[in-house]
Amino acid sequence: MFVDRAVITIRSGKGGAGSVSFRREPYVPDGGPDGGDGGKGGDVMFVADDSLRTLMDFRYKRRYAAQDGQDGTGRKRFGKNGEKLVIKVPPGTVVTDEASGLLIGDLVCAGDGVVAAKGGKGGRGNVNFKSSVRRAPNFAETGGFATERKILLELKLIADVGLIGFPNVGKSTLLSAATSAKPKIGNYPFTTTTPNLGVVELYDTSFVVADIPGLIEGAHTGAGLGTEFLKHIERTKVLIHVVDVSGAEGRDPARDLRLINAELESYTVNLLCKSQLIAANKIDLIGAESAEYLAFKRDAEALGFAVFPVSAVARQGVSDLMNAAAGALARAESASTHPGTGAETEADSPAYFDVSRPEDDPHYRDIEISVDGPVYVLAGLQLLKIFNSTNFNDMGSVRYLYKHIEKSGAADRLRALGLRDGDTIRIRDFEFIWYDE
Ligand SMILES: Nc1nc2c(ncn2[C@@H]2O[C@H](COP(=O)(O)OP(=O)(O)OP(=O)(O)O)[C@@H](O)[C@H]2O)c(=O)[nH]1
Ligand SMILES: [Mg+2]
Repeated sequence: MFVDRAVITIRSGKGGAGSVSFRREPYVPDGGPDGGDGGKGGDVMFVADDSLRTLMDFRYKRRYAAQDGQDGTGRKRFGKNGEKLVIKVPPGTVVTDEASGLLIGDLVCAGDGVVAAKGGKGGRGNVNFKSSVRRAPNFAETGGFATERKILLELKLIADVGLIGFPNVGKSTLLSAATSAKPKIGNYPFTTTTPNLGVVELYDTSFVVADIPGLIEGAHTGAGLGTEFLKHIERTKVLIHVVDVSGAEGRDPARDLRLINAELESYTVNLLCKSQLIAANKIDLIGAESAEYLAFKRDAEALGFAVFPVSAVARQGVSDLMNAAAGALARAESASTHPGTGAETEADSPAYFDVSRPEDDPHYRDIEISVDGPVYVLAGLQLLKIFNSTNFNDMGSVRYLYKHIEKSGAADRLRALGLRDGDTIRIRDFEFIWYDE
């Protein structure tokens, strides 16, 4: 099966906590604070890597976590930063935030990378909270939050090589012989109703092949499965035109070749300009020395095509054909100079998902106030972090929290709402008493 879509969960590392510690030295009665800072949590990032072709790996492993930062320790020792996690994906992978559907990054070329979850900041140790009035701060900051989010990975596969031909000539059989794809195969026309993709792996290269529903006369006007699928092959660089040389179905392969090419020409000239190889399939039924095959070969070569005798069912001649396709692809790629028009990128520049940390939020410092009966309720990201770091058994620590509420202007807003000494304040589920300093 060809996987081109996966949903995984990623989690960045949380920041390490700052340390509460005091110097202990012989003959120094009251050593000052020496708690070091916590380390930063690791980021999670995606990087496009040429060694990958599919999203197969993500079917088996669905959770990815970067390392947490280590806590700070005494003697001003910093906690180690958490290691960042680099997740390799194939080039062409689109990384999206699953919940919002917003794009995080479009990793087109090998080496392209994007951070999808930032690690939390390290908390500051108590050594940072020493001041002239607070000689022995008995509190430190907790580490910044870890971020967990679901990520949708999508591999926008553009086939390099397209398999075309009349129904029932063996296109899907050829795809299954050349790749690990398992398309439906049947001895009746229009077995394939939607395109199948597979990856051909050769010694030193690989490429994507698309098998499309059979074409018939009048396809360009909507006959058969119509023009819908011709669009698919429009983006390929090389076509492999599969014909049934056995004539088993009463078909004349040389006539088929001309008919299909006439269809392609009616659809758009662009298709006919592609490099085209002929797979003379079902050769097992007549043999490569047979007069029928040799006549067909002469005919096709006269039209300028290279012909490869193949038995998709017996897997004969398939690797020669695929090597030739790889060569044609390499030539097509070196010849193509598609600088792009520039307009297309400007036209619909997508909305991007913001992967910043809570700390980077423009409203990080805001404090929201509401009143619940006699209780004043406070909420806010920075406030919550300071609140989490507060040691309510330590007056210095509590005072630090009060000061923050005071300095942020929230205290004045509370007083305007009627807050007085001794009233109750709630942050999250925790209530405490307000004392005017
Ligand atoms: N003898 C022989 N039979 C083949 C060969 N390749 C395919 N077939 C048979 O031809 C029939 C059609 O094969 P498919 O691969 O489904 O053909 P298709 O071109 O994908 O057909 P549609 O999807 O209907 O357009 C099946 O019965 C295959 O087993 C071959 O090399 N030799
Ligand atoms: Mg088919």
